[in-house]
Amino acid sequence: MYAQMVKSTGEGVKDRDAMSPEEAAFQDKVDADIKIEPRDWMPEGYRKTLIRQIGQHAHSEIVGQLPEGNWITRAPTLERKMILLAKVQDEAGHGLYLYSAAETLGVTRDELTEALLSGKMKYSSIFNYPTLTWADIGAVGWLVDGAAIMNQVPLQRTSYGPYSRAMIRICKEESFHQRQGYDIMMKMAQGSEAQKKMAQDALNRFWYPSLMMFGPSDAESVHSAQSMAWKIKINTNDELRQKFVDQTVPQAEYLGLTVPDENLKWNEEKGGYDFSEPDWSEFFDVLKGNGPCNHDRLNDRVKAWEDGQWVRDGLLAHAEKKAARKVAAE
Ligand code: FAQ
Repeated sequence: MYAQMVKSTGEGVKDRDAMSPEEAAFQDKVDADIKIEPRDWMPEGYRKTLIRQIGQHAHSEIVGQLPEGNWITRAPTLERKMILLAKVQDEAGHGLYLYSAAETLGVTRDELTEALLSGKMKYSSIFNYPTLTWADIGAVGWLVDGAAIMNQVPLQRTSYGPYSRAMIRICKEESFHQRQGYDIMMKMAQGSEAQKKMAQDALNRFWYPSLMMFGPSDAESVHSAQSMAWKIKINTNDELRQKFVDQTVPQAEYLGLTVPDENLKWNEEKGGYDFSEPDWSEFFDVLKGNGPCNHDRLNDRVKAWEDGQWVRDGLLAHAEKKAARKVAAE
């Protein structure tokens, strides 16, 4: 089913001359920054690309709860516990807005869930890495949410109305998430030698996986050209990665931590940092399901789905009973 939902993506960008009148009118709307709404006509490829991207985004929010949820009971203070709990709950909310946005495109939430649980649909590579120490929770907030914001702020201007509106709310909450992560890193970096070492170790392990979040290099990106023509994406993967590095390096310096990249150097001419590419073979391997936590993450989601069966059964039975009573009363 999922394959049918998204099959036609990844094709080349259509020339204007080759467009049907409907496609040309649609492209004019996109070019004029007029939002596309669920009942408007849209090319099939546009709809499928959105289902893929919004669906994967929703799954990322849901799976993204796992590495942090794992630390709620072990947060060092009551205050940290409450903050982390609120953050993880926010991620669940983001998943729900995004599933709702995807549903406006004619896919059901059950279909999307099935595609995630059967491994047909992706979620962000970053959540296949473990959170080994409390400093990792700082690094996730600072770097992972930082990268997520860098990607999502432009998506507030994406051409599809429901996605764009979901992004506006999500970005507000992500900013708080990034600040809480940086605050944890600050405490650790200013703490004892052992705490500072822990913070540095977290940065060392999360730096390159965070760079991978933006997707493969522009030369390898399958969908960027068409997605940008349709304003589903506003920037290329490499543009956002560069912006993230330029924003994050001074933050690391302020913490007194070292970015684990010997080639990192300010380039006056381009007005940004030169930096090392992540190991792309590792990225593609994680996408194939071979990252350190792929197996555990999916198993946890399958278990949560199965454990929730009685709730779904109960709700369905209640709804059926209510409908039967209504019919009897008529
Ligand atoms: N992980 O042609 P492109 C968060 C796949 S939210 C896994 O460049 P595209 C919040 C891609 O799907 C994080 N797969 O693809 C949080 C495609 O494969 P396909 C999620 C990846 O779509 C924080 C193939 O590679 N954010 O973190 C990844 O044009 C903390 C070729 O790539 C979003 O989803 C990856 N990193 O660009 C929660 C934002 N990158 O589908 C908890 C919306 C690429 O053909 C705690 N999404 N792939 O089989 C986007 O902006 C885009 O989808 C990109 C990828 C930029 C991620």
